[in-house]
Amino acid sequence: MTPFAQSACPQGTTNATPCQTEGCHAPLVDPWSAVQSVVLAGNPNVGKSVVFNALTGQYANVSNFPGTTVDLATGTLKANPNIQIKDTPGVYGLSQLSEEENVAETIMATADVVINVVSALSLERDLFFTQQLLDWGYRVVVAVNQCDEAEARQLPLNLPVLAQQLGVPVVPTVAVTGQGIQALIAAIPQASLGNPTPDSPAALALRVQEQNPGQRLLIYGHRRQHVNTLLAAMHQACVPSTGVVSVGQRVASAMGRALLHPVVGTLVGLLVMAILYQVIGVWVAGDLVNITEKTVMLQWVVPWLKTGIATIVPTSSLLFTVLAGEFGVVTMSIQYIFGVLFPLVLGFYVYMAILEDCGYLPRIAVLADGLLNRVGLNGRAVIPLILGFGCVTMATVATRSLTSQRERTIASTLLAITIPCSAQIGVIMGLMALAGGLKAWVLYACILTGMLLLIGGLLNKVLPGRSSSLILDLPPMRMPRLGNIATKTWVRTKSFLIEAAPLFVLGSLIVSVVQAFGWLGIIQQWLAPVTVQWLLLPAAAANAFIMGMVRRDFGAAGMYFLAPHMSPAQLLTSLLVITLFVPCIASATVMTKERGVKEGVVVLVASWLIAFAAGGVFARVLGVLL
Ligand SMILES: Nc1nc2c(ncn2[C@@H]2O[C@H](COP(=O)(O)OP(=O)(O)OP(=O)(O)O)[C@@H](O)[C@H]2O)c(=O)[nH]1
Ligand SMILES: [Mg+2]
Repeated sequence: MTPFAQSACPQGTTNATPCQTEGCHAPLVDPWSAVQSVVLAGNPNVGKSVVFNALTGQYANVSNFPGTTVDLATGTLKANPNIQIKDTPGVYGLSQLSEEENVAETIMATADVVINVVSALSLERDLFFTQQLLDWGYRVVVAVNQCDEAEARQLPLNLPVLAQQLGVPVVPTVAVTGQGIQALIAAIPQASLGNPTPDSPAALALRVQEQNPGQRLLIYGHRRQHVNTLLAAMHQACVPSTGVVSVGQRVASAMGRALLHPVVGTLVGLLVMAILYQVIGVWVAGDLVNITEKTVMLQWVVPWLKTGIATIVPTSSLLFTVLAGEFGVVTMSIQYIFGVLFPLVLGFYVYMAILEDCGYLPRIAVLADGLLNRVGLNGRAVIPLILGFGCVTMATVATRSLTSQRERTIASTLLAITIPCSAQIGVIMGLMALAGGLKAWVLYACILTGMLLLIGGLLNKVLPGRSSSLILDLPPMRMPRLGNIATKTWVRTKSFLIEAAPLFVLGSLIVSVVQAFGWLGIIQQWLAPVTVQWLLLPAAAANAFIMGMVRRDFGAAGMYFLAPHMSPAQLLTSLLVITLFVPCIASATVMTKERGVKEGVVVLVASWLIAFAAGGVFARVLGVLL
């Protein structure tokens, strides 16, 4: 069935391109000979990355909010590895006003053909960019995507007329099901070079004119008028819509509106947190980890590993202690990575993927706008901050979607210091039962929120400039797609394991060597003024801090050993210190790469000082409260 079988405009059912019309002759030379590089470009959240995945067979991240893609993804056409395909961050135009637009333009300059992905739901908005691409002389094929939703909403579309108006191939697609992708591939070589060409004097002159604010306004005005005219021509050729919108669409848009209501939105927010607590905190961190760690690992795998290692290395030797002792590189790494961290991270990533795909995050962005203004951010920052609960490293890269450098600095600092990542939250959730259950959770959440407001508020005062206002396209609410959730979770879990496993081995190697040489006691004594006297913790907490320097979640995992020997106040204090403590090596590296060495080092040192200084205060206050 074609995407428009029942649409208001049945004559748009074919994947017509100009060359299927009369009077167009097949080219004599191989039409692909002039195509080596194809770039996907278009407005945010129109489905460029889904199209990229369908064309290349790779996976570029797909989520239901604008600004998912922040970096260039490169692949080759599945059917022809000689053709390079590039996926770009979504932009509204090429006015050279923002970093993303400059990035997109630089990439497009390398393109033989630009596939301009537009959404059938927002043609009025998206075709403005299409027209700019044509004005600037690019060879363009237009993919009108999300046609299934346009059909469900009975939107009038007549794509052959649109193709005629634009003078380029126009292909309807439903990228998530693969409909129209073959026709899109077939249309790529049919994109003929426009008039003017990108390097012609006329196109170059136009670009220069568009950089001038006064002239830009004039050109944009004309362009808008032109797009309106061609849309009117298309609508005129359409059968009027019956106005019957599908029940699913009506429910989705009612939900989308309700979530923006302050009271309903807040209640749903609390519900989302409560479900998270039940699923990850109780079922995964409690029941599932009990099976994977206590039964699978401790009863079967670890004893089996120890026996195996003992057949090669004498049990009394130093090497055995390093490999399979209390902090054994082999035994502890496998026990924690696969018995504790893997199920937690997997569970958390599934939960995050559902939130990302249903369109809920941009709605929290609207609700949280006022609160985030106090810390120098706007609602848009909710997306990287929430992504941080999945993985701080990934979220630090996502701060690129924020408007100004100032906002990026504030958001990445808050991520590095105050946001615990999924692996860490997972381990912490497992320990919370010992620290007082729900009461401890509420205290933990309130203290971290307080620290976020405090540090963000301070940065807002100290850093020059002001936060920008929230301008955000609200995507439609969508049913999360199982395939995307599974692929996204798998890609993220795999990269977590690849990144975490060697670091965990390194961390446990440091601790086990230090222990094997008897230095652990010395270090513990040396750190005692901080751990014992200031933080009121047992001296052995130093082990967890050493592990925590490698990764924060390992620090929390290190607390597993000590938890039964600590009071609830001590346990909660140590978990707070580990949370505020240095970010993991991977996120510190990415932070330095994104924000520069100076900023990275300042944040690292600040996180140490803040974690330990505030920890002593927490220890005393929590001693009274718990
Ligand atoms: N119903 C439907 N949803 C689609 C279609 N194509 C993409 N989507 C959904 O649209 C949302 C955005 O898809 P992405 O591929 O991430 O969009 P993008 O253009 O790459 O977005 P940015 O990277 O933010 O610019 C996701 O929720 C997709 O599942 C489609 O043809 N039909
Ligand atoms: Mg994308």
